[in-house]
Amino acid sequence: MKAVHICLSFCVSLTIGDYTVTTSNLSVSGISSISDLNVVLNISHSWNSDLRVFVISPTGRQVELFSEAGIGGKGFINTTLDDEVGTSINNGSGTFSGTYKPFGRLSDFDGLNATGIWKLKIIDAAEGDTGKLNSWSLIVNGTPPTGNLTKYGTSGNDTLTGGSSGKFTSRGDE
Ligand SMILES: [Ca+2]
Ligand SMILES: [Ca+2]
Repeated sequence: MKAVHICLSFCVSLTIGDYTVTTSNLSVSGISSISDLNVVLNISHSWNSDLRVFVISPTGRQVELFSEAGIGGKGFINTTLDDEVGTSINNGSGTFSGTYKPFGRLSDFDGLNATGIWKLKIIDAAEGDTGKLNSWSLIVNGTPPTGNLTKYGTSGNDTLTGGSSGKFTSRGDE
């Protein structure tokens, strides 16, 4: 039994300053065991290669999405990080808007319980250019907990507790 859950932050609008670490939280529930996890980013920035970006699980496991990728590129628009694609994020350029293989392995999250607070950590590691985290999403494919199928049915959006910016959307069973 598989379910695809899309967990969205919306209107995060966090400033990414020079030499700062920016962290955003996203609350996830409804997946007891992850079989695949992808990340979607929307970031405005005037020099992409300033950035090192990580995803951190509720248990503290950290995966590096990329580091100093795309020299001089400007921003990320619905940029998807997915282990199962061939093009490395290191080969991206311009404004990143496609699907790329991350630097680290998102499969490190496979098998974990997804429930809890996930973090996106953005390190701006160079002077002169800044940006903004607009939103980010986790696309989690996995096994729902027994008995929650009606709660996480196909009817649309549930607002989650425990996160100020979390939003939960389920596409139901697949
Ligand atoms: Ca994947
Ligand atoms: Ca900078």
